[in-house]
Amino acid sequence: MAKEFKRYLITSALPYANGPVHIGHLAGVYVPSDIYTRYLRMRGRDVVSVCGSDEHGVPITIKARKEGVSPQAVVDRYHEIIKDSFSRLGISFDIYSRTSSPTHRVTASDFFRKLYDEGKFIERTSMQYYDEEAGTFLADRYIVGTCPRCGNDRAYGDQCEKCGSTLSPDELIEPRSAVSGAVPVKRETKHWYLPLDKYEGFLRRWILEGHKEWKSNVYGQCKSWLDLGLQPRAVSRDLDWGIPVPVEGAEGKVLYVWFDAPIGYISATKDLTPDWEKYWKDGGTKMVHFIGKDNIVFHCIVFPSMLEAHGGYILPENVPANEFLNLEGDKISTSRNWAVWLHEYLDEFPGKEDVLRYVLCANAPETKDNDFTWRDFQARNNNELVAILGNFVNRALVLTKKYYDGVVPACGELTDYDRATIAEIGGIKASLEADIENYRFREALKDAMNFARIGNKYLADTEPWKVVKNDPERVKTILNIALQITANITVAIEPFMPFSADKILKMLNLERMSWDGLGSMSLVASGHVIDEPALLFEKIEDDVIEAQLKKLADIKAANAAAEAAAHVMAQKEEIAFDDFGKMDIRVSTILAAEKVAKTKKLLKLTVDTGIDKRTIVSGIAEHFAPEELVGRQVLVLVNLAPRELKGITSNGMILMAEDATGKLVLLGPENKVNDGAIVG
Ligand code: B3M
Ligand code: ZN
Repeated sequence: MAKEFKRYLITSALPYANGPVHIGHLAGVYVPSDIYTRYLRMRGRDVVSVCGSDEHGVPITIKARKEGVSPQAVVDRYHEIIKDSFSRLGISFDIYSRTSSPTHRVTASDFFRKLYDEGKFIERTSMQYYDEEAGTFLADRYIVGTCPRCGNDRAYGDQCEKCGSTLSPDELIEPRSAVSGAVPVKRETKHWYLPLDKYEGFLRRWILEGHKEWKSNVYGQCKSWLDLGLQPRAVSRDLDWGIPVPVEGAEGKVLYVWFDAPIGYISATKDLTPDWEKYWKDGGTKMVHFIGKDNIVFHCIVFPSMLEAHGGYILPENVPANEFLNLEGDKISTSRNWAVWLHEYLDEFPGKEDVLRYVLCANAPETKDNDFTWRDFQARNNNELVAILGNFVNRALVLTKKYYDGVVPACGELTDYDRATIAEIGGIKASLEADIENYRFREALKDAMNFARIGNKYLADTEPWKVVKNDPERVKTILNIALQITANITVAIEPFMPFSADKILKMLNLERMSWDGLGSMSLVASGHVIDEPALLFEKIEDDVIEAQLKKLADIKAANAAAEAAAHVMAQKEEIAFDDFGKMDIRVSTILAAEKVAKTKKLLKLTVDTGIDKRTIVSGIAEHFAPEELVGRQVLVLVNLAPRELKGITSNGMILMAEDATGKLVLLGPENKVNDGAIVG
């Protein structure tokens, strides 16, 4: 028997307020947590769902520096955008708080102070990277360098985004400051550490023995952390943004963002209700953390150790972390703008909140990374929401309107086929519940959609539009059953697609129902009058999808250009005017071009320099076909000493530009000029 709980505390990872929320966040964390929460509410459980903005840490200060504004301005802006877009998508947190709130400052500060007073921290002085130009220590993302595991030259001091390794600044090869680009020096600094190694036994018992039911990706990550052995972890930073370390002699030091952020769940609950303690301190509460896979260690190892060290708090019952969602085959990235941003989606697809909720749940990265593509989005909308769900509901309602002027007909005698259909409907409930309760939301969504699939099949098989001609009594029963299935659908889909559930309820002229009604064939009374039917979903046309793909293609092009700009080579050493004067560059016309036999790269060119006609060998065969060169005017350095290449003497050099992608571009006069014209 599964343990029975008196109440539920649902937490969703606090998004960093350094950018808006995108589909990756939604599919990984917020859509699943909302489905779970809505389901529990429908079952009448005592449940609170808390979330809020994570407003501290280096991600915020880096963004602020980049934009030349204060960190407070950054978090104020994004907190509003995030909060508003969540609510527009129907993510129904009971509170969306923020870690810059006064409640949080006190809560996090007191938490630290209690551990400090009880000697739960180790104090350590160590040498850490310091940027002398910017006058600041370089924690976490303030330091970049080459990843020792994969060679990525833009790995951060805490993590390599390319290979996913967790790093420490000392591991980076050729470290440099992300603030100024300077090569950092080491300076002495004091910090407080939570000795995680002391909690290993507790964690092993609690997770490895006590929570074998956790998702395998979560359990596996915990096991490998524990098997590698835990180290003391610093819980403070040298930064000027965050919650000050509440002890004497800690000026200029703040709590590490990963120390304060999870305490944000506690502060949010405090902001929600004076009765917060029963959710956090009573063993009858089931706490569930919804997070992405990059947050597993913090929620399964670090935060539980903090709670254990503090004492008096419950631990999470489950941490159903998801893997990552990619976008059109590439990793979603806030800094590269490679994302579908929720607030933009909501503006561009008004009334289609549930389409996004549906697609993200149907495609959620529950067991492995998954890909969001706009074509899949279109197909799921057109082939599933429109063709199955919308179609069934519409037929049931339109036929009722047409035959009975909207008055629900009574159910007469049942056929065997009716009974089989009703049994099938009744059977979905248990698997739908088991799937939601075990965090298998993709399967659960399929269960919910099965009501519509069965309904569609029922109407297709019973053909009321034909039967009405000879046996109108029978049609009453068919439509009664179809309407009961429609009412069941409103219950089954509400956790997933609350807006559509409400639309159907409005058409049925009914109020929201409790979960207990699911499976019942008497949700709509005969004689009840339904409202006007309207289309539930509309088809998404190709041009809409193409516009989104074009938007992404433009972002990709902009990124490539930015990348190119970032890789411009530094200026060469200064030269005297005379050095330049020595170069004799002439406008010349290419008269002939041919590949040099047995080479891949070389072309033999004959050029008219105005002075003479001569041979130049150039390594451009991979970039130009010989025929596209003939007749082109180019710039030639004519007084370069001759060189022998593959037995051919080359007399000069064609000038070219190489762009950041390695593509070569010929340079020449805009309008034709005489060969031999001097360049300088
Ligand atoms: N803000 C990290 C993230 O968005 C972090 C989550 C905090 S949950 C306490 O990945
Ligand atoms: Zn790496």
